This record gives sequence, structure tokens and C-alpha cells, in this order.
Amino acid sequence: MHLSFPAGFLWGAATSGYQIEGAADADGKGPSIWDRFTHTPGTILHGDTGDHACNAYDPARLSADLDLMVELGLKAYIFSAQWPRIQPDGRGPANARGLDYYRRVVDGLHERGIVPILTIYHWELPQALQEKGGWLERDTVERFVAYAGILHGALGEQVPYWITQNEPHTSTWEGHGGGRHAPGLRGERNALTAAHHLLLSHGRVVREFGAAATGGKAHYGAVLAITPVRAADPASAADRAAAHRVDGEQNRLFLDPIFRGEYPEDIRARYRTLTDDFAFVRPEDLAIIHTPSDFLGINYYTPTRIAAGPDDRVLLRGPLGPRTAMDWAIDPAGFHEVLTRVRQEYTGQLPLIVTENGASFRDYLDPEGRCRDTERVDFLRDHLREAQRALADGVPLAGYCVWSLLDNFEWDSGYRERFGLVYVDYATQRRVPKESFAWYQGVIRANALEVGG
Ligand code: IFM
Repeated sequence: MHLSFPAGFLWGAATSGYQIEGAADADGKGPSIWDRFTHTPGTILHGDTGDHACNAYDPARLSADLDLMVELGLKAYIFSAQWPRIQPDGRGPANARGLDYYRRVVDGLHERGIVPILTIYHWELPQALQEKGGWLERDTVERFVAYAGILHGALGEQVPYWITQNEPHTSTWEGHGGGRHAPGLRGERNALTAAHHLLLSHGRVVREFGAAATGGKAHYGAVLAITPVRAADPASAADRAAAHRVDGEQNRLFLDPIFRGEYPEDIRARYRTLTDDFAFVRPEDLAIIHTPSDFLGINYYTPTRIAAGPDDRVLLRGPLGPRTAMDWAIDPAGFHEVLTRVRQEYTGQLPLIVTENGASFRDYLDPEGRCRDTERVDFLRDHLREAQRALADGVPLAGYCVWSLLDNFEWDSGYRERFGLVYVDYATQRRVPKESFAWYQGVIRANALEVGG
């Protein structure tokens, strides 16, 4: 079967600053919360850090990576700016050398006919702001708007798509609730306070720099990782209620304020006492967060299975069926479910872009020096088939980006997990395009997917 995609479809790949750049303190860059966190013993598998990562900050490496993107045939590339490269301590004038790096990325993409999609925040808060309370403090929202203003002023005309916040759900629950990510804080009150300020920072930036404010050239939107949350036993009312609660915390906590201008009532009721009735929300905040976005980015990886536990707890159940190296269930139908749900319940005709989809497998170079990642090819093919089905069902999908272009630093899992279309030998920084690279190249060239049956 030949499944074609719309003309002009944005075939892309994604990366983020800390995960690939290295050069942790080059050219006046200040430390981020991830620099601090990774250097704290016991936080990251094998004690790995992003100090060197894929060395993508190096000018020769940057130019070679851009050429790889051309070879792949990319139409779009998602990358993130690291805030402390631009403002080493999170405030004040721009650090010109840091800004120049992102200018070189944007210019290099334009020279090669690739659309830049720039993420303003992929979790790299300046450590200096963390010391003043970070996302628990409302002032961080002001600092964020100033930082976004520097980027917009320098690159606004050249970048058609701007991502305000990448996966606020992850910063919220992993960074401020569970402590697995930087800054390593714990507790639901912290998580909900951070979530509100992350959302407010998104709304402020859309209001200030989005297409409506600036005449339509630069489009602004958030990226949300949306997860189908399933009851472990669909026949159990308790499991269904537990799944609904987790759906609230993972998905609706972000979708409802952005697209409906309100927090989900069940979440408000559940955390009313703990948060002094969401004391961090000021009267105008929800209208700001609800400012119409220009697009929504969706990251899709895997569904979650939830059972009701004792004492009002929820239990995460292991995946059924095939899974990735990270033990994430492989569930392409969940992708269609997410895209259609978001369109039907929240976004209507607003353009959606799949900003991340991909999988980690135990990739290695064989004796011939090749990486035959057939599992990734199957994963991507099965997911793209579902994206195409969603398009056929009327979802206004404008693009699809693989996570990731390169193997890179996978947060608390360090370098063990490999998500790239390109294998990275970290000792030499040699890049080896995997079998999935050639396969994706074919899809982009044909603007279509060939599938059996
Ligand atoms: O590597 C991450 C990325 O930074 C955000 N989305 C999920 C990816 C895989 O875990």
C-alpha cells in the first residue's frame, strides 16, 4: 500500500541543547540546573553528564551534522536554545557568543533549505535562577519572557515555528514532583506550583510574540507529551478512576488551561488543601495561558497502564506486549488515539505537529560497521501508518519529527539509551547513519509510506 502525505508536509527530526551540544561552559555559558544535577553524585546512570554529549557546539561538527540532515532529506529540524548560553545567570543582556551559535544553526538550516523549529525551553533553567526558587517563583516567568524576547528579537523573522515549553509535564512531575530530573525537587505542591508557572510562561510568550501579536511570521505553540492512560483492568471501576486521575495529572493538567482556560475540576478538588486552593493562580493567569496558540506540538511515545492501589495510591503496571529498550510499550494505535482525542476535545482545526516520536533500542555497530536497527524501522513505519490514518480522519497534521536525529544524552539514563537515526560513537564522535536513516530518507523522498497488506 502506498500511503501518501499532504504536499509540504514537514518531515523532521528533533534534538535538544543539553542532550547534544556539550561545551558546558564554552563562550561564557553559565551553568544550568542540568549541569548542576548531573554533577551531583547518584543522579544519573553511570555518572554520565552532558559535558561533551555529541559535541554539536563545535563549528565543524555543526556543519557536518547539518550536511547529514541534507542527506536525510529533512524539511524541518527541531533544536533548543540553552537559556544559560544566552543569559548565563538568567537575567540581563544577551551573551553575544552564545546567541551567535544559534544564529549559525538557523543560518545553516536556511542555507540548506530546512525549516528551523526552535524550542525556547527544553529544561535548561539557569542555575542562578534555581537558587532564587526557579519555577516555584513567579518571577521566573518574567525572566523567561525577557529571555524569549532576546531570542525573538535576534531570530524572530528567520524562525517560523517557536516552541515555548517542551513537555511541561516532564519538568513538572519528574523535575519538581519525583526528583528524577533536575532540579530534583519532590512533592505534589512543588509540582503543581511549577506547572502553573511553566504554563503561565507559555501564555505570556504566545501573547507577546505569537502570530497575532507580530503579524504572522513567527508561530508559537507549546509541546505536550500526551499519553493514553489505560485502566489495568478495564472492568474495574477503581482502576478506571485511578486511570482518570493519572490522565488528569499527565494530560488534562496542561491541555485544559491552554485550550479551555481552566484547570480540571477533579485535579483542583484533589489538591485544594495541599495548595491552599491553587494559591499561586492570580485572576488574570488562566486567560493568559488560554491565549490562542498558533499550533500545538505533540510528543507521543507510549501509553500508561494504571491500577488502583491501597491508601488512595495509583500503581503503574508494566507494559503488555512488545516494548522498547526502556521498557516502554510499543503501541502505534495509541498514537492515533492521542491525535484524534486532542483534535476532538481541544484543538479543532488548529495545526498539530508531531514534534517527537521514536524509540530506544540496544543499537550497536556490527562487524561491518553498520547499525541494522530494524526494530526502529518497524516502530517508525507502524507509527507513521497511524499518523496517516489520523490525517485521513481529518486531523490537521502539518508535520512529523523523529526523536531523535542523533543518539544523545538521555537524562537520568545517561548514554545507555539510543534514540537516534544516526549512531554516535561517543569516544570518537563519529556518526554512522543507521538503517532507519536510509528508510526515513526513502519516506521523505516519496512523501509517502509503503506498507504491506
Ligand atoms: O529524550 C527525551 C526528550 O528530551 C523529551 N522527550 C522524550 C525523549 C525520550 O525520553
